[in-house]
Parts: sequence; C-alpha cells; structure tokens
Amino acid sequence: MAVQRTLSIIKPDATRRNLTGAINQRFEEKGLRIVAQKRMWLTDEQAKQFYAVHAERPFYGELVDFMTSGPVVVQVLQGEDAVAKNREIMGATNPANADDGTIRKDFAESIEANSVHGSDSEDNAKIEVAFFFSETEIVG
Ligand code: IDP
Ligand code: MG
Repeated sequence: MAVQRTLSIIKPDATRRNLTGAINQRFEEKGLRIVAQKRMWLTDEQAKQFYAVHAERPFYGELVDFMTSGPVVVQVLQGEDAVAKNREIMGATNPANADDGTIRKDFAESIEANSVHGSDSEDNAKIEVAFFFSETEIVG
C-alpha cells in the first residue's frame, strides 16, 4: 500500500442538510486527511463534463440536474490506500445495499442523492483531482 490521493464530493443532498462536518468526521476518524477543500456550485457544463463517462446512462440528465441543484464541497482526501479506503467509507452506490456504518447507509436519500462521490481508481483519482484543483491548492 502507498499514500494516495482521491477526489471526494459532498453532494447537494448532503450540503442541504448541513452534513459537511458530519461527513468530514467520517473521513478523519478513519485516517484520511482533507488536504484540499472548496465549496462551489457546479455549472451545468462542469457537471456534464465531470460525469461525461455516464453520458449514455439513462440517469445522466437527472444526475446533472441533481449535481447542479445546490452547493457541493469538492475535496482531496489523502492517506494509505485512499482510493479504496474512501470507497469503503462511502458504501455502495445504492444506500439500500450499503454496509452499516457507511456514509451512504447513514445519510443517503436515494441511489441518486447518495451524499458523496469518490474516485473509483487511482488513474481516475488523478484525472478527477486535476479537474477541480491545481497542485498549489493541495497541501498534504
Ligand atoms: P458511484 O458514485 O458509487 O461510483 P456510479 O455508478 O459511478 O456510482 O454512478 C455515479 C452516480 O450516478 C451515483 O453516485 C449516483 O448519484 C448516480 N446513479 C448511479 N446509478 C443510478 C441509477 O440507477 N439511478 C439514478 N442515479 C444513479
Ligand atoms: Mg463512480
């Protein structure tokens, strides 16, 4: 294992319910460090580009609408095996299938409004981190 960085997004359903601190606590208590963070309201263009990999999926349009429905918090998490560790902390995409104690089990509203995004591979983490942050904004 090695120290990695991964991109996390606290989604609009969670910022609306004032859950930023509660979610950040999950990352920190499990050993991930928040080494960059900013709150922003994604434009339609940004959300479409970020989720371009899902452009052919039937839920793409709704996903873009959801992700632009309120503020998000984009952040870089750093730690040992951070990509896989964050996916564990997040839980399954559908909260109905998420393990106990995961963010999505405890906070998600639905398969779409599932509170957090996390990169799914080290390669995608690099691409996604660079989508939102310059190197000088990340302080490890
Ligand atoms: P992930 O976020 O667990 O990596 P992905 O399959 O990459 O899941 O899907 C990206 C996002 O698209 C999900 O987090 C969720 O917000 C939304 N999504 C995924 N599957 C569905 C679906 O079947 N209906 C509606 N939204 C979905
Ligand atoms: Mg994904």
